[in-house]
Amino acid sequence: MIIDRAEVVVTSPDRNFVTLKLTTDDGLTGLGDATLNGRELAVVAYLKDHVVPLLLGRDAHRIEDTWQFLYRSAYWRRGPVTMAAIAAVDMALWDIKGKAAGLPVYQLLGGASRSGLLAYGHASGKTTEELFDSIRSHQEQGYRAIRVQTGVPGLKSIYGIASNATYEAMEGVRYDHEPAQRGALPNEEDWDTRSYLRHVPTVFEAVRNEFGPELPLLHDAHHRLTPIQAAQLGKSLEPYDLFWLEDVTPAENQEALRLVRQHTTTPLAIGEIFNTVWDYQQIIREQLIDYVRSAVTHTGGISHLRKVLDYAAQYQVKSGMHGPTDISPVGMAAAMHLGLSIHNFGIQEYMRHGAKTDQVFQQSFTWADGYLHPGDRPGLGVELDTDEAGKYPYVQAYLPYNRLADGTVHDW
Ligand code: CS2
Ligand code: MG
Repeated sequence: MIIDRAEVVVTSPDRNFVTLKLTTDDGLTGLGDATLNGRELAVVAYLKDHVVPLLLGRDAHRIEDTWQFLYRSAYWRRGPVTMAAIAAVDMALWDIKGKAAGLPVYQLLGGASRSGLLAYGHASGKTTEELFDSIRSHQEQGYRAIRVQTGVPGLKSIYGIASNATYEAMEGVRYDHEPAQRGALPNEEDWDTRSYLRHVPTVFEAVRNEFGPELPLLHDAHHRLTPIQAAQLGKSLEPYDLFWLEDVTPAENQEALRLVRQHTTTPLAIGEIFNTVWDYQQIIREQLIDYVRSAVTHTGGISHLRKVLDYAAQYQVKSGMHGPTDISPVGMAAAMHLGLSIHNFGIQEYMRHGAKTDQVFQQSFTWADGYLHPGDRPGLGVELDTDEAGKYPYVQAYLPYNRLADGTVHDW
């Protein structure tokens, strides 16, 4: 079964997506997500100009060999662009193998280890009232676990708050926070750590008082705190029993988490911007995190993320796969198949895509009573309507960035 066609499809229904579509000589097709938010076209070029010529004529069944070939023959390894490109090829080959076998991919990965995948949704509000409404609306949508993001008095805009702009753009449909804003340049946002550290514990106190002790609550600090500030936040949130505190400090320097661990027992989740197992080696080996946040799309595909999670399992570290709207329906499907098969599954992030996106990508996953399931169609269970995709050409969009009051650039 030879790969005899490879297309890189770029579409922008509700936001930009990059999809690799492989076709074999006997007509089987496979899809892979290669969407890298705000840098989409870099992966398109990597795929079109460098990877596609290497795929044509290859045996589509040899997934691991193809992975190793693309990783080692490139000489230049790791990094978000390379690993998103390799991820797309890997997902597409697993999709093809599932179709060739007549089985959903999770069956090829060892079968189901659970009946469904607990998922969390994004509740947010500039005010506590708005936040309470958002939490209730997510509970009505069936979510059993909720990520809480809040506005901070004195800050104009902050990560994770569904803004009015998004609201208008979505023609009045309440829509989760879409971080990448269409436009020729990125938006500058303001940040102040001390106001944030003062405010967030008061919000979790209010949420617990309103919604009780059981509801699993998550929060994303989005890489903005120094290690000691992260320790402070983790400690101040302990009374509110968080499911996890995410990206509490930038983790390029993995040992930074030692100081956080030293001061708080709040569970820590990290890794959505990591790309390989090597980014996790120390923080998993030293038990400095509790959840691996990587997405299949950004970590070399199903083949490589499974290795990361197998390594994590030895340290009782669980999965918490990244699942915002910039992970396409193909990337989400791959995450669900992997998540259903591994033993050390923790939770799956699930932001709903927009209506146009659901037209472009026909999906077979189910969402019931707070649990996702990838479905039992052969392969990954997603088909791409290229005509529909063709209606929405790429639109330049950037993630915002932060500046402090004194003008210093800060992590967004
Ligand atoms: C976030 C993302 O969902 C999350 O946990 O960190 O929304 C992130 O900001 C985007 O994926 C960036 O593209
Ligand atoms: Mg995050």
